Amino acid sequence: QTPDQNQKLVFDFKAYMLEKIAAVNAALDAALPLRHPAKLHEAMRYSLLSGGKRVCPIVCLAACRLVGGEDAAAMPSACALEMIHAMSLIHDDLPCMDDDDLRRGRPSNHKVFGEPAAVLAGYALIASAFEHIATATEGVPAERTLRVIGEVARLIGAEGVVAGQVVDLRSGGGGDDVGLEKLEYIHVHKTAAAVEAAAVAGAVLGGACEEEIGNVRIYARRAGLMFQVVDDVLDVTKSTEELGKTAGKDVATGKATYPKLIGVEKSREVAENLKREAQEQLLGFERGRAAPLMALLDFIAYRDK
Ligand code: GRG
Repeated sequence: QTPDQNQKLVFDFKAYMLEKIAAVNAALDAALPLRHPAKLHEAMRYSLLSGGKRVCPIVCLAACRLVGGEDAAAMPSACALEMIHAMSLIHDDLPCMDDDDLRRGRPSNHKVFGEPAAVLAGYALIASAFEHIATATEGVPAERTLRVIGEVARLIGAEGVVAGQVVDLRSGGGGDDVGLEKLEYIHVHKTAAAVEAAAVAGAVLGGACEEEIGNVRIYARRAGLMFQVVDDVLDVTKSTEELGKTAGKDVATGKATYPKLIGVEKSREVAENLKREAQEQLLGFERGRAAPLMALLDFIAYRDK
C-alpha cells in the first residue's frame, strides 16, 4: 500500500468513527433521559455522556454490518455495552477499588456525587443496559435478542469482566506475584471480554451463523487483548523516567505491565501478533464489510492515548 492509500484509509476510518460516535452519543442521550430522581440520573449521565472512544459500541455496530445487518438492529446493544462500560469505570474508580479522583480529565463520579450515589448509579446503569437491550431492540427475531442478553451477562460477570477485576484486585493491582500468564488472564477478562460481548452481540443481531460468530469472537478476544498490551506500552513510553525499570512491577502504581515483564520491543511484537491473528478472523468476510473492523485494529494498535 502506498502512503497515499494508507492516509486515505486512516482518513476514511476517522470519518467513520466520528459518524458512529455521534450516532451512539445521540442514541445514549435519548436512551437515558433526565428523570426523577434527578441526582441519580445526573450521576448516570455524567459518566455515560462524558466522551470516551466508544470502542465497544463501534465494535458492536461494525460486527452487525460485517454479517450484513443494519446499524439500527445493533444500536440498543451498542448503547447497552457503553452503559456497562460507564458502570465499570464508575466502580473501578471508587476508593475500595482503584481509588481514582480523575476519569477522562474530569473528577471521577464519586468525587462529584459521593460514594453512595456513584455505587447506585453503577447498579442503575447495568440494569438500564439489560432493559434497553430487551425493550429497544427491534426488527430482529426475539431469540437473537435473548441470546445477546445471555452472552453479555456471561461475559461481564463471574466468567468475564468481574473475574478479571477480582484477580486484578487480589494481585494488589498487579503486584509482585503477577507473571505473564496472570497478566494475560486479567486483561482478557477485564477488557477483552467486554469487547467480545460487543462483537458477538453485533454479529448475532446481524444474523451471523455459528461459524461467523466464532470468527467474530476470536477477533474480539485478540483485539481486546491487543488494546491492553498497547495501553501498557503507552503507559511506559509516555513516562520516560519509568523506562529502564524492567522488574515487572511499576514502582509508582504497583501495577504489572507487559513492557515491565518482557520489555517494550517484545510487547510490540505481542501486539503485532495479536493484530495479525485478529485480521485472520476477518479474511472469510466480504472485504468492504470487514473494512471497519480491519481499520479498528490499526486504530487500536497505533493510537497515542
Ligand atoms: C461489569 C458487572 C460489572 C462489574 C464491573 C469495576 C469492575 C467490575 C471492573 C473494572 C473493569 C475495568 C475498569 C476495565 C478496564 C476497561 C478499560 C479498557 C478501560 C479504558 O477504556 P477506554 O480507553 O476508555 O476505552 P474511554 O474513556 O475511551 O471509554
